[in-house]
Amino acid sequence: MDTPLFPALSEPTGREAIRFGDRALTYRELAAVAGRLAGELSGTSRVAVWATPSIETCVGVVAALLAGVPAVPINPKIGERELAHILGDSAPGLVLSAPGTALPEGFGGIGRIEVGLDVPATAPKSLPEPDPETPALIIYTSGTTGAPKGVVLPRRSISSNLDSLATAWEWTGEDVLVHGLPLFHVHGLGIGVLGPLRLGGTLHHLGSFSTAGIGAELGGPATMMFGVPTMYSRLVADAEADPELAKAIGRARLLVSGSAPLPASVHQRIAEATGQLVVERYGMSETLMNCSVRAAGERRPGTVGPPVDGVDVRLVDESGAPIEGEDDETVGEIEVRGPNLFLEYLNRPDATAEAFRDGWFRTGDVATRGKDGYIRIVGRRAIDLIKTGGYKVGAGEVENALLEHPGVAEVAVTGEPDDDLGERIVAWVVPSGEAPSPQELADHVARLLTPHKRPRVVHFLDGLPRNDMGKVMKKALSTTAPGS
Ligand code: MLC
Ligand code: AMP
Repeated sequence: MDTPLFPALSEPTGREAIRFGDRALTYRELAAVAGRLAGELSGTSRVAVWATPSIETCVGVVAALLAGVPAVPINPKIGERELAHILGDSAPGLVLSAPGTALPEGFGGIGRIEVGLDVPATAPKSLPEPDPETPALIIYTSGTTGAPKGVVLPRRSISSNLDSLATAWEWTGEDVLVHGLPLFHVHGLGIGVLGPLRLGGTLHHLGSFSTAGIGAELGGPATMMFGVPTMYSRLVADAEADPELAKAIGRARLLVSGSAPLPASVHQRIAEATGQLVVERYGMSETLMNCSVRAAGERRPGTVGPPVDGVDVRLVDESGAPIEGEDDETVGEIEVRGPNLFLEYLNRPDATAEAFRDGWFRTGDVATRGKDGYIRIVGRRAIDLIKTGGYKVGAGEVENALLEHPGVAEVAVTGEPDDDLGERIVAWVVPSGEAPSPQELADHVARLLTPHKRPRVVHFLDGLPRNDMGKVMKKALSTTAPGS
């Protein structure tokens, strides 16, 4: 028989597994409630999970995994266009949500199960462990153009990657992890929920991120924190003004940052304010975590460390030829191979084929490699991908949404450096007639796609700079804005 994805649920104890505020489940309770729900899901092709930051989302995903039914976590702030795309593409047979949640009309006639937390009197029958290649999660992620693609991650990616991270971070069932990450991406869900559960440890989720919440947890039971760089930069700003918060952060065993580059200045300020050197790791929806600084390794700002165990990382030049040097200077695209990789983009064999070169996954990230194997990410191949607050957003999807607004004749979307978000979304709009207000355009994108894809700044222009082929020259844009 295959080894279980969650050994701690096969022989559950009274140890606390998940806590959201004053609501918590022990392993014994989680095994019972998720096991019962798994029985109801068995035989469903795919199940959508309305992924509010709640204990019900965790139970729903665990139940789907126990049943061997792929879970499609859905951003609860999702707009109507993006929801229609995800439901059309993934065709879930059921949707799971917390009781009493109002779901958008877009779910139409899809059957719904409300996730209950009352513990059944008799233990549910355990289901056989599915094959490691069975799809486990389908995570929607943006590309440069078009609608987001569904990344199909098998159980094997999750188990192998979590085991490698446990080694890298000396992460055990004794750890209590705190975070306030969303539960529809691989950071918050894939490693932030499933990690503690695979190891038999504990997750304390804040519901939503706050520096006070992190401080209370790290000053109390929590030993580790996960966050995106925006969270760390907000945390250090508050810690610099609040010695108690700084002291609480200083007690942590490990602070881990990822999803976007942690600025060296933030790394240094955290060290000065709290004595902590943040461990940076580098991941993707398609690969889970590729590289990480080790708990016992040197924590150099600006580096994501060497590949985690079992993952091969190479750098290639523009022709696709591997770069052999380890001089920390020669820049190449990162390609990845290993058991961590996804199976495919759902319904997109073209995109799946394009993403691979000779069995290596092409990340689109560019980096250098140092003598000790440390990877330093220096940028991205595509100008049309924006990382804002740790969320990946394709310029093309925001442009398409803006073009649907009657006040927009032409538009280009770019990412600009932002002290808080890393990058902020900027829209360059040629209005048709009287210009709509920036707020109206932001609300329009939030309603169609999702709030984090909204433009934070809108510039109005008479025309977009184009080359002889008519293609917008985005690199010229930041200099063409009046007053910018
Ligand atoms: C704002 N809001 C609106 C709105 N404008 N709602 C509707 N219409 C509008 N026009 C709402 C938002 O939904 C939100 O609600 C609140 O107002 C504040 O929004 P915000 O200003 O956009 O949030 P902000 O403070 O900027 O968020 C920062 C953040 C967030 C860091 C908390 O960006 C975040 O959680 N990032 C995590 C991203 C992540 O997990 N990435 C991992 C990808 S996996 P409310 O209710 O929420 O307050 C990956 C691989 C890897 O990258 O390596 O990990
Ligand atoms: P996503 O598609 O949302 O999973 O985002 C994956 C992308 O996030 C990667 O391709 C990188 O560009 C970026 N990323 C993740 N972790 C890091 C990191 N530590 N440093 C720099 N970029 C990162």
